[in-house]
Amino acid sequence: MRAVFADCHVGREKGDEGPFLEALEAARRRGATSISLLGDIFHFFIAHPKFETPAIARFLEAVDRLRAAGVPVTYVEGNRDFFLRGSYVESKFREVCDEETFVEGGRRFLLTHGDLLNEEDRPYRLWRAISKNPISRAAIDFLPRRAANRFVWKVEARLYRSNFKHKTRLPVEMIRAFAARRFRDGFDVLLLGHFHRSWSDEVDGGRIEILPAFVDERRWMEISDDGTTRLVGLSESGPT
Ligand SMILES: [Mn+2]
Repeated sequence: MRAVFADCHVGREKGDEGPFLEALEAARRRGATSISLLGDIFHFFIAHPKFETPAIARFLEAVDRLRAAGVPVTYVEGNRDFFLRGSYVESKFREVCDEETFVEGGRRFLLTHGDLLNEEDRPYRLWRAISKNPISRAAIDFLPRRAANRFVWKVEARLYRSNFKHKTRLPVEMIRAFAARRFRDGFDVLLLGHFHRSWSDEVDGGRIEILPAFVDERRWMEISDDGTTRLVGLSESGPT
């Protein structure tokens, strides 16, 4: 069984990582043999020692423990994840990627955060390229921490204005068009986060599922060995 977590947004308040770390352990106890993180696990995750908060340190320790217990963790980057690839955290994960793919129960899964669905959204794609490129990464080394933090909060404001997530209507047509394209490539199931609402649909014989945000609902997805999916929550996952 696999477990998938999306949009945990840890780090909005000091010490708010508890439920997420508890859920990772619950997933392992329930029999997960691998875990996928579908982006925006932190409110910001800047993978640089200068920005390592106590919550990030505890998370990285949990990833180490999971790996030692034979449960590798894959990190699919969201729009709030920066510079993981090539950083000191990369080797802790099985893979850091924009898209994870695997087969479970004969169904071909594609996992991506969801902020890159709109291939027409050039301002956002340009912004993502600039904010995540090696030059921006190098600047982090030289910026004083306070200046870097100011930069990060400007990023937040920019994301808030630009990102279609904050539009009240789910961009269903865009999601369906993206899914149809990828189903033609041979995928059967598309898993998305980002939109902070649980939603599913069928397109061209494939299935789209948007995971709820863990930060809102404390729920995650389990993918059984037969390829079926279900949402589980902390309350129903048994005593710790
Ligand atoms: Mn997002």
